[in-house]
Amino acid sequence: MKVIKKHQCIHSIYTLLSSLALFFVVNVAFASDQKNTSFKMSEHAEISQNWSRETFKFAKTGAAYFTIFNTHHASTLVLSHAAVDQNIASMVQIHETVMEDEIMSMMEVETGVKILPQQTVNFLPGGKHLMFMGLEKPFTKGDSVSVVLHFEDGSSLPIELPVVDVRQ
Ligand SMILES: [Cu+2]
Repeated sequence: MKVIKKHQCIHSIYTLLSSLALFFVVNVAFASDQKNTSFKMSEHAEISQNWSRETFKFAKTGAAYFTIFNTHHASTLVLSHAAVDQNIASMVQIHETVMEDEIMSMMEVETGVKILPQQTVNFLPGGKHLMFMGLEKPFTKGDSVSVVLHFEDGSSLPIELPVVDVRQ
């Protein structure tokens, strides 16, 4: 009787150890996988009012807007080149709409957008926006566009921009 108990005991320890071993293998694999694809997450930017504009069916460009708040005690700089999945668009940049000789045009904000400590910058129609070029498919209401913003300090921030039909 005692022998059987001992055997059971050893068996359960073995089970425990092997599941622990599996746990570590899975975790190490996950961690190394993360290391390959991950980035330093920005801890100083808060996003709100995030949306993208529904496009017409054959549109090759799209625009998205958001409000960004710098929670930090130092300035931060959002770089113009964000990252977008190639299944969504070939490129995304920060643009600014400008009036020149009564002609409205837009251009890339090549310097990036500086946000002072504890300040908010609004990306709004008629002003700053994220410009998607080379759309693979139109932005459709109900969808959400994923983008990763990059900052000068090397950190990044993934954001979701739900598609809104502004005509409604
Ligand atoms: Cu634009």
